[in-house]
Amino acid sequence: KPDPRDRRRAGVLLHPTSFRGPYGIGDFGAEAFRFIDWLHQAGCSVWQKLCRFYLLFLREGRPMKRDRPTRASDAERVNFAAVADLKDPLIAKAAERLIQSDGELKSQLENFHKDPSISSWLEDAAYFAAIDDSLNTFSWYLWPESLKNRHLAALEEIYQSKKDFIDLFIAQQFLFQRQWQKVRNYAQMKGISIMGDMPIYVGYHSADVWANKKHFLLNRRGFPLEVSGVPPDAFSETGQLWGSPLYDWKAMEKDGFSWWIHRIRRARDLYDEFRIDHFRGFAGFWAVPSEAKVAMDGRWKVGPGKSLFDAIFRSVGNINIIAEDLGVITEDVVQLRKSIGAPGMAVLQFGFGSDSKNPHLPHNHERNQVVYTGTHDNDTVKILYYAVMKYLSISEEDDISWKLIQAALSSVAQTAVIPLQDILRLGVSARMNIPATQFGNWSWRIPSSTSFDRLETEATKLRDLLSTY
Ligand code: G4D
Repeated sequence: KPDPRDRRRAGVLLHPTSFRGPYGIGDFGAEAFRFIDWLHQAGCSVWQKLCRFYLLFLREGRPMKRDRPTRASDAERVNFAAVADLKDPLIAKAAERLIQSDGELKSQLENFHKDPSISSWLEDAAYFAAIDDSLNTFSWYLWPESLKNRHLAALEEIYQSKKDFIDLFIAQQFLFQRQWQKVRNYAQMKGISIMGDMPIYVGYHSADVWANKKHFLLNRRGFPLEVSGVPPDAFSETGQLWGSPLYDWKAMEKDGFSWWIHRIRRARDLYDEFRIDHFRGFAGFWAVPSEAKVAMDGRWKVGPGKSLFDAIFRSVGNINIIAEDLGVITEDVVQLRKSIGAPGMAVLQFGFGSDSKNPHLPHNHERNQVVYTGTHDNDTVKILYYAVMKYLSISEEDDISWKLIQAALSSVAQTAVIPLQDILRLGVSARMNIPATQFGNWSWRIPSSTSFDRLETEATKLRDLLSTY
């Protein structure tokens, strides 16, 4: 397959949770398809999404009339707790109906977990969810010894007592996979490449850590002595304390990085290409003592470097990775990225405020790079420049959002990705995430006053700029 990044191209950053639609959150229903049509119309060929899920849409569940939510649930922002209350029971009902049916879909479900690329994670995930559901301790660290350490007899007991739950879990994963596949097929038909987003770390209370303890830096009781984070950088003056467990790279290397190979293979199945968040962590990573209150108290440790990627390429073959290389970037990170030929990122918003050598300014970009006006971790262009515009009384006409979009599209970087927020010229309420903060993030949705069929002007404008550059 030719690398889609070999030609100049552009796309939009938009997480599916931000779509309009009922149930208080965007999903893989009609809006996803409308968005793909819009991208196509605008001459774009990339859709970059982020990495959080709650995306099943409920047509396949055909909720009974009485289950149908009211219009009120089509809230302006996502309220995740309310969405879970509303959707969890409906998704469960849809899965149950599928299990009780006996058609083509049911036999697909039965084959689903036999696929080795699925079974490699599905079983652990299902058991983990079942135990979590019955014990509700918020951390597997507090589970009884036999479940914490996965004794066969204890797992067998869980299977007996939670069989219905496990079946439902698997059916829900199947529905998810099926809906995602439909979106992907449609995108492919329209010439849109889907760019996924993979965080370097996984959370502690997860099937990943519980089922692979020896691959993480944990003590004998399963407790992490050091956790992840980053020192102060452009995103946060005090650094960020992510708190997830760190990898035991030596142990991983010993078994040929099998856990990473599975993970990358799964990502390759889900996406055409994907960004790995915090790529710098593969060169060197920040380790913070788990009792520390601030990220600053950490230290750098050496990562696996190229040997990890050699192992991945050897078993998975050619994959299209984008290296998120923001934050504190040292020479070893640059070398590692170049050695695997992965494009890094340029973010125009970071270009201003220092001198002309700033690598984020267009004249310093590289061809093998992805340029953004901003990412989900930045202000929208409008927030950043509103104050300046006001001060200098620049009118709305010379719109700063589109000036910066134009700068991104004209860059020598082969790929340009623009957050939908900047295309819509939105301001303060449209930011997706503020690094180092925990609350109120990820809830932005496209305003109810906006719909893709009313964004014709924007599509035409993008298409024009794209043909110019
Ligand atoms: C830090 C990290 C980046 C991501 C960024 C935003 O700067 O190093 O990888 O924070 O979360």
